[in-house]
Amino acid sequence: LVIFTDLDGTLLDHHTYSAEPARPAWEAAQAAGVPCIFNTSKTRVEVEQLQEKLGLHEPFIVENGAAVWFPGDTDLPLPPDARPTDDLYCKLLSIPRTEILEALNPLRGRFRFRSLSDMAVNELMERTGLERQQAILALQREFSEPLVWMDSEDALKECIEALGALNLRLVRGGRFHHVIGAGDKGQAMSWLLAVYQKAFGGAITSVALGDSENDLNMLAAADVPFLVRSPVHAPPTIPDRPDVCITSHCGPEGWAEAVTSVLEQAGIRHP
Ligand code: 2M8
Ligand code: MG
Ligand code: MG
Repeated sequence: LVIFTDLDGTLLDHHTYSAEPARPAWEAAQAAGVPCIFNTSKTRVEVEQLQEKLGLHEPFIVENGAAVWFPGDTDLPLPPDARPTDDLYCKLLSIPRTEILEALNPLRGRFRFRSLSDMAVNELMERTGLERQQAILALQREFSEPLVWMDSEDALKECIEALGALNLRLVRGGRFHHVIGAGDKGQAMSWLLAVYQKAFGGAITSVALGDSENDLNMLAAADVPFLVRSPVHAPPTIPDRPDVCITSHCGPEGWAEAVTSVLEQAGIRHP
C-alpha cells in the first residue's frame, strides 16, 4: 500500500492549512510502514518545511507533477538521471519555470491575469491566507507558474489553446490556475509507483486523495481514489471512475476518514 495525497484542501485545511485533524491517521499509516507521498502544487521548499513539521521523511512530488524529490538517504532505486541537489535527489519530469515565464510574457497583452511572479509577499499572503514565512516559500517556484485569472471564461479557453500550441497546459487548483509543462500529478504518481514496485517487487496498491480538478488524473490512475470534500466548491466529477469515494467530511477530517477506512480494510488498526 502506498498513499499519494494532495495537500491544500485535502490533507491541509483549505483556510487554516492545518493537518492536525488527520494526525492519528497518518501516524497509523506511518507505524504500519505505509508511505504518505505528497503530490502537490506546492514548491520543494514548502514541502520540505511541512514534512519537517509533520515528522515525515518520504519522497514527494511538487508543482503539479513537475518533479519528484527523494531524500538523500533514500533506499529506493534512483534513476540514472536523478540529480543531487542540496540534501536531496531530483527527478525532473517537466521544464524549468523560466521557460514557462518566457512563454507567458507575449500572452500578457492578450489576456488579463496576474501571475505569482508579479506578486510581492504581502499580496500572496492576502490572496491565500498563508503566513509570511510560508508565502516566501511558495514564491520560490522552480517548474510551474500559478495565475489569478482576471479575464472571461472564453478568454480562458483561448489562452489554454495558445498555451497548448507551446506544449504548456493550464490546470485548476483550489485558488489558482497553474501553468505547467509536460506531465501532471497522475503521470508523476505512476512514475513513482513504478519505482516502489521495482524496489519491493510485485503489485503495490495505490491510494490517492485529492479535492480539485488538478487532482483528477491522479485519482483516475489510482487503484483506490478518494475525493476529499471541499468547503468552497462542489466535488468535481471523474470521468470513467464511478467507484470514486467522496468523503463526508472536508479537508483533513475527510482525509482521516478515508485513510482510516483504507487501513482498516488492509487489516491495520489505529494503535
Ligand atoms: C497554490 O496552490 C494551490 C493548490 O491547489 C491553489 O492553486 O490553490 C500554490 O501557489 C502553492 O505553492 C501555495 O502554497 C498555495 C497556497 O494556497 O497556492
Ligand atoms: Mg487541493
Ligand atoms: Mg494541490
